[in-house]
Amino acid sequence: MEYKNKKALIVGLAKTGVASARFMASKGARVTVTDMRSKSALADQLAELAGLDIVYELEQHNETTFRASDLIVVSPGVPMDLPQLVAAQRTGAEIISEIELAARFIDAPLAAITGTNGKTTTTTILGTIFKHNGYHTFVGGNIGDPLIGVAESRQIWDQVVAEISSFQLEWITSFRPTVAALLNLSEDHLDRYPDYQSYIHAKLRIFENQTEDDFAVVNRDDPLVWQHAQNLKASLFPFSRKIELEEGIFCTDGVIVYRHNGHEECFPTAAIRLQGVHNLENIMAATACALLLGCRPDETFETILCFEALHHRMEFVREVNNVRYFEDSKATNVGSVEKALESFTDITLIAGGKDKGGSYTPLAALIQERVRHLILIGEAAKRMADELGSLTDTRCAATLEEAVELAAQLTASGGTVLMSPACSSFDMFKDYEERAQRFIAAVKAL
Ligand code: UMA
Ligand code: ADP
Repeated sequence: MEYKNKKALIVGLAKTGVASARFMASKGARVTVTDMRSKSALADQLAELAGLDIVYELEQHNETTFRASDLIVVSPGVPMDLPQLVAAQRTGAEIISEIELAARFIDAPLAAITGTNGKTTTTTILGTIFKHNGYHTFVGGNIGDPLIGVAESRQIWDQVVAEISSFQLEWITSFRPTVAALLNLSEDHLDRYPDYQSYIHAKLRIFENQTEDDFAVVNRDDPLVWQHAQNLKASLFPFSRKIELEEGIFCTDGVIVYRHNGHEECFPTAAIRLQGVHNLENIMAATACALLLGCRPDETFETILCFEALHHRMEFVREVNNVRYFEDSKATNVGSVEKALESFTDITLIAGGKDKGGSYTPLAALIQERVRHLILIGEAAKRMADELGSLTDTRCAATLEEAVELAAQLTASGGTVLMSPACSSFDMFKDYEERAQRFIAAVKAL
């Protein structure tokens, strides 16, 4: 790809924008960066790019600049329907996402993981398996380190593992993973998409440029995933907790069975540390990707046995007065909360936060069956109370700390207090990590 002297516009100056601007400058492009935030708000990002020949257009998105650009690299947080992008598209500017830019410079096999839930866990398991197999492995994407880091590093990578969000897939043209995994689909990000179908469509684009030489690792047990998998060009490699498969990976009687081209590998699950049925799905998806990309079965299974839960995903915090406290701050949609509720009984659930526009009613049956007390916080509290409040004892709290104190008063001995919000955190906290730390501190203060 030749970008020398091309007019490149980077839209959004957070992690993705900084990495993309630096990369395009290194390629000799004439780089402009635009962001709606102010110079002072962007001080850290500007410092990272100090000394580079970059033009800044801050606190504005100037349509003329968009229209005059040869290439526009859009950050995931910027919506597709931004009027300036729509205008530039009409004038024929090339608009791409940062993962598209990165993919153009990736020579190594690329494993890309998407799905509504489990992306970070599966991506991390797969990266760890590759490393344990001795591969020099880049792990990045939505997980936190922009994928363009592969090209920026100027290293030769054996394997690249990318966590991919729907936002990142919006502006791809040639992004083609050797193995792409779709873990599950449930409602999410409806504050960004006009409807659920648009969100699903964005997710499915991970398979768009694959051919029959590539693999699509898909959840056989998720009806929506399986339905959409039927039209893919890639070779299907399903995973299932419920069905025995001739080709694919499945779990039966405490054994994970991998079957590919008539060859079989078996791994017992009893000693696996990672708990929860959802994690069994993540493990099977990661194992399938690893073995399809040449990992050795023994090293793969060794990695899986040792793998521990990631922080803020159904993590045990403390036991007080025979009540166990779990923190699941990363559960930002109903799909992830369902899995958390399936894991416990006699639950006091602390939920709520910034509403993403989806329905909370998929939680109704589990709430009725397992949740003794529901304590709601944040902007979504009213809507959640309207949809779920009649199903169990429901109260609202003004702060997370108040919610924890209330939970401690209400929960009977033997019960579980679970913070699994079903919402993002941005109404009350900087991010889900801050929400987690505040919950942990409040529980420790009891
Ligand atoms: N901005 C504008 N105009 C707009 C909208 C935003 O200028 O119309 C600017 C903002 O002022 C800000 C920048 O764009 O300065 C924000 O960019 P960004 O949100 O894309 O932030 P990054 O730090 O680049 O993070 C992105 C991903 N963020 C999102 O998808 C919202 C990160 O995923 C990802 O780790 C990172 O790229 C590296 O690849 C985070 C995320 O929340 C973890 N992802 C969602 C999720 O997991 O649910 C999809
Ligand atoms: P993502 O990166 O897709 O947000 P994470 O691995 O960070 O996924 O997990 C986010 C939340 O989803 C956590 O609450 C976790 O317990 C839950 N979770 C993890 N894997 C799955 C899965 N396969 N299905 C449903 N929920 C899951």
